[in-house]
Amino acid sequence: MALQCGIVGLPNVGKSTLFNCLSNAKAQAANFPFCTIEPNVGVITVPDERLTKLAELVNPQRIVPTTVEIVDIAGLVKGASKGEGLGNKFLANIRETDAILHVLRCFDDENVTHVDGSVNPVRDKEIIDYELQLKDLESVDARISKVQKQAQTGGDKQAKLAYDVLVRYKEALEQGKPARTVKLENKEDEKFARELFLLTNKPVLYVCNVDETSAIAGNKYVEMVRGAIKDENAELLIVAAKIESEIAEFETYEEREMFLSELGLEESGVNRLIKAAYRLLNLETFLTAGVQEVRAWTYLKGSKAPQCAGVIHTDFEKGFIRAEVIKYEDYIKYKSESACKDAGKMNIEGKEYVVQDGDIMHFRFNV
Ligand SMILES: Nc1nc2c(ncn2[C@@H]2O[C@H](COP(=O)(O)OP(=O)(O)OP(=O)(O)O)[C@@H](O)[C@H]2O)c(=O)[nH]1
Ligand SMILES: [Mg+2]
Repeated sequence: MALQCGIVGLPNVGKSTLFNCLSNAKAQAANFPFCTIEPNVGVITVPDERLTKLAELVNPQRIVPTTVEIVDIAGLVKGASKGEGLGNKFLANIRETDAILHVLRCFDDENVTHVDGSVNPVRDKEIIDYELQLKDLESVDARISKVQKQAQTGGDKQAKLAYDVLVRYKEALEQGKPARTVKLENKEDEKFARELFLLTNKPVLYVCNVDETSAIAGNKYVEMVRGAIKDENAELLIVAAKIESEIAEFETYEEREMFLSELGLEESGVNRLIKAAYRLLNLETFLTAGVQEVRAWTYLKGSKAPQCAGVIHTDFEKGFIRAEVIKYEDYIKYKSESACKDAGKMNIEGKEYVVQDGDIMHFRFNV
């Protein structure tokens, strides 16, 4: 499962610049509103130094990191749902993403036009939130009109369930609340809700785009945002997107490290963003190490061994017998699978084993 994140924000706040600092795919970023029209999709490989260290010991034919996909779309403006700007149809491009990256302009620059005339990230955030809620309301209303009749007249249980959930979303959205504030009680409702793909039901990561001097400590705009989102279960990330996108252009890792440390940054925006997204989405990584490949896999924190096996292949989950687990630190210490085994550091785990971040897994299964 490649994790997908969609970028939203007003025009000209630095969405495509952020996209460029994250991914190798290049999007056009320029100082005019609505620079982006068609969506840009980029694949970021998740940097994980454990993969490199393991590969040095195993010498595999290939190293396969796990990936995150980023979708950069056009800027939204106030009234987008009524056709202002480029309208809101392009939001369909981020309908099925796992999380939203909400980019907020937190830098002053007279030369970069702000569509609303001044820099105010909290106002901007409210405009975007409102437009996302209206888009969701559109989807909810459309679904309601499909199921209403069946739900109210017949004994159609499924339609009744759908209708009840939809009405709750409608009420919340009409009060200007995001769909994620609706707490559903049972698994069936949750399943139905997931399939609605509501934008305001997705976890959100606020990305404050600052000038390079504020890359570490942030600035007054970042503090405004922090205050405004304190009751939301959201992450906030400070990125100096422009300078980082320039740094990302350098060929070698050493050069990039050098420029980042000059800014006072220990880690690039990509790394920080991925870590924040993983935290937000409750994701962790397990590893597999074989002569063909050393590979990282993303799974939902708290998953048991069979579910993790299923990340590799559904047959692995169905035919799961057991898992042989070596802790990453042990592998590095003893330097091979057989040495770990001899040292008693390979554990045989069954169906109830809860996989831990960094576990090196070997699944046994039959099909
Ligand atoms: N000074 C400064 N300029 C920035 C920063 N980030 C982006 N810019 C500039 O702002 C302008 C707009 O950036 P884009 O990344 O194209 O903005 P966008 O949000 O993708 O805009 P649309 O595609 O039009 O919605 C460009 O000229 C960037 O160079 C920043 O941190 N500081
Ligand atoms: Mg753009």
